[in-house]
Amino acid sequence: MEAVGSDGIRVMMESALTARDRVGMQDFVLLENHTSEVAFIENLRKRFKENLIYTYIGSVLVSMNPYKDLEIYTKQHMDRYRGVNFYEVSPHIYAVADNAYRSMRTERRDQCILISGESGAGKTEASKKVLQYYAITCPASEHVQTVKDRLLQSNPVLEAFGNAKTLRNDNSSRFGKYMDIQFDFKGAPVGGHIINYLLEKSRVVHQSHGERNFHIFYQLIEGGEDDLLRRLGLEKNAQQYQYLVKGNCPKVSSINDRNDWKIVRKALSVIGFTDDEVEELLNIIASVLHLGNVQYGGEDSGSAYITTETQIKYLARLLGVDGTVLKEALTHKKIIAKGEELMSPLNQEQAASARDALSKAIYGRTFTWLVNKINGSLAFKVWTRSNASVIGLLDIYGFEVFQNNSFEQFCINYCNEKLQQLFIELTLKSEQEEYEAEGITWEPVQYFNNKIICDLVEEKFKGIISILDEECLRPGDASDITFLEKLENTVGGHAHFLTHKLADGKTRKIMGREEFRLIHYAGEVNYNVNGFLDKNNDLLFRNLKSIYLSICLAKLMEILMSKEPSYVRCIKPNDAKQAGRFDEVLIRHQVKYLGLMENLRVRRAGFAYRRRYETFLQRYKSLCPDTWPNWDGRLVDGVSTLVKHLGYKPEEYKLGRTKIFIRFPKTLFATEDALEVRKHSLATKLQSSWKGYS
Ligand code: AD9
Ligand code: MG
Repeated sequence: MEAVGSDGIRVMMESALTARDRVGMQDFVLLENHTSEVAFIENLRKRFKENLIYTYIGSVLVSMNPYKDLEIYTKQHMDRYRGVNFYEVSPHIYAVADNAYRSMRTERRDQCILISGESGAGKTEASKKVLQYYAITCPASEHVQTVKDRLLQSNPVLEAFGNAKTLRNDNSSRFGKYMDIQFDFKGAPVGGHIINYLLEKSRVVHQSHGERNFHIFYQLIEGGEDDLLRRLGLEKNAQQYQYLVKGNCPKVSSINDRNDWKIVRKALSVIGFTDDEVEELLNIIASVLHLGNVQYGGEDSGSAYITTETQIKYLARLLGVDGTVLKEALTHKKIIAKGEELMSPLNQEQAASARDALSKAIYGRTFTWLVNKINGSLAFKVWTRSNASVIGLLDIYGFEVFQNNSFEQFCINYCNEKLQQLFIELTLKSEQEEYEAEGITWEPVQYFNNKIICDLVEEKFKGIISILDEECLRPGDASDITFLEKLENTVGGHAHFLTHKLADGKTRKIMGREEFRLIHYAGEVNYNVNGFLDKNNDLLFRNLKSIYLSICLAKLMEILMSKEPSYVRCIKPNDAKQAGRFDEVLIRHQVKYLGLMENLRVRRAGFAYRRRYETFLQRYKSLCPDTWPNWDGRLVDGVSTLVKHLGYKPEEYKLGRTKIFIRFPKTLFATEDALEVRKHSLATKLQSSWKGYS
């Protein structure tokens, strides 16, 4: 993988030692003081100020959100990264994309790119850049061009229906996404498949102050043509709709809903939605808005009745159901008494929550239908596993800590805990594998293995999930509180679990009585048990749970484990979404919970720098009379002669099968300085001989 052709060597020569030719270090591994968080942050700051948003930790890419458009995503930039080695050009998301692509091609191994970071850190943007890179640089035939277009156009559609303005991000993904891009034996993208996780359906009916509903609602209202809106019975004013006014934020300066509508409408056509299908889709979106405007009055008996007939008229037409049946469904619930089905009236409050539940379910199913439809259009018809390979892209919710954390955060954070475990195991493992392949002995590094927390959550019979399931199945007085009591009795002494009860019977004041605290790798989170049993039981949540906790998380892990991973760790520079602002406290926190210092330690515990013999010799041969101008013997002997001449001490380097491994950056810097001096003296000599000649 690190073979460098003459072109590669030229680039390397031109760019001098890439680690030092730009601002700060472009690989944290080369920092002198690598254990210092201060030095780490300083390096990030220096580079960020110069718009150098990407930095490596070995092969892991750390990406800072610039919050402004940088001229670094052009076709020329893409070309610069094609087929070029990782360390030869400055760090870039394209280098990660290209490296994964080349590994897939040369080693015939499926790849995955795992993108993590908190809300607004730039995960979705990073995943889009990767997709664009493949769409533009990979070979294409006519059929492939269609696939490329569809892959690219799936983004605006999924974002319209699955993203929303939140306080943290104007375009926040409210679902997790894993996307496979499938390539044929020529390396052309021929298909794709998307798996979506955990759409935040509650947003359909409620938004916090300053937040919005999913983009599509505003796009339709702002951009929809007059006759379309007439057919849907919608007015061109978002303020008219209850589901769109909760956050009191109809317009966002960074978003042009009218324009986005045109983009989404076109994208739907490119993906292959017929006009009828689009109309059906919009009927459903409009129905949700009409449902939100259904209002209730109360009879003397307490039963709810509907006061907004117009909405019912539109709903009946758009959903193709009878108005009377719809009214009954929105004001009654089905009960079974003595084996007979009866309709029992709901009160106003119950009816309103039934209406909201229906809206959420309709929207959730529409989203799933949409993803299935996109998958249908991306499916490679003559696809066979035997001659094709895959690059997966994971853009998942980051670790979440709110004022009040519930079952959803528990699932999301557990998922992140598992991904972190995967990250540690695989980065360590691949490092170890390289040393083994090269026949180098090394001392394994001590690192915090978060398996202990994963076990606390998932262990059979004794873990939190097992206890929750058991409590859900137990007849009688099972409740959220009895679940918490059971947790206290079972995992109470665990080092990563706390409740308000102290061992001596006293009370821990900082915690509520209905909370338990997990000490995650990324920080401490208090979870309120309210609703845990219901949500665990709820069919809608069962889906979520099966994805996150039992079968899919395991399946997702299986998918990821079977592939060679690349990591992109995104960092958000400030909470104000502003360009150029470097909020040190916020950044330090992310560096900590993304485990970046640990990652660096693991990488540094071995050797900071490694190069293939031919590359090393080519670059530094002029520094030793025995290797200059050419070395005719075995490469390893040439390198050995060269480094001995340079005065490398035995503990500073090791010679592997194909590469030299250098332990400390300073060794390499000294060599690099020697090269500079040599170049300078050569140039001076040339100059003076030129003068003499003239
Ligand atoms: V969330 O967990 O879905 O809420 P993300 O996905 O991590 O979050 P996103 O990629 O949506 O964040 O980035 C947030 C915003 O930052 C974008 O809308 C851009 O305005 C901005 N951004 C992110 N990355 C870049 C970039 N490489 N260049 C310029 C960027 N702007
Ligand atoms: Mg996102």
